[in-house]
Amino acid sequence: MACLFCKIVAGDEPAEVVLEDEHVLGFLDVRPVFKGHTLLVPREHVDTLLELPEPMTVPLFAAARRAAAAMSSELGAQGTFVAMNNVVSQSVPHLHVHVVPRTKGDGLRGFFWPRTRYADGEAREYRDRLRHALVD
Ligand code: DGP
Repeated sequence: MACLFCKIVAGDEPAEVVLEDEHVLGFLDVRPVFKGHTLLVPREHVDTLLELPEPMTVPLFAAARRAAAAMSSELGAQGTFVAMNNVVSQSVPHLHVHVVPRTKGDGLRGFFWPRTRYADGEAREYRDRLRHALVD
């Protein structure tokens, strides 16, 4: 199995998982735009939105909505940025929805995505806070 996100879904690659249901896995992006930045992937491999079976659109978008709600309730985000790259600018060819916590004045503009890093143990802290709302 060559696909990185399929390996994460299978548990063969580590990830800070914040959401899991029958169809969708949600985990922290390793290079977050802002801390808590979550990727939601369909468990079943599809490359892009064009290959996504229509019945999967509801669970995927519902998961994005739940992640956005958790960023508000658990991280105090004022809003979110929800996005998906398809082919162009898509670095992992397994469909993924980015959900990024936003705060007024956070400096995010246009389509340039600055990236930050987690300090040691910090990703786990963010994972636990989001999981608290999404899994437990
Ligand atoms: P995109 O550029 O839209 O295809 O987004 C792919 C994202 O995947 C990018 O923001 C970084 C993230 N990413 C890449 N490799 C890994 C990884 O091994 N683990 C995790 N959690 N995220 C990854």
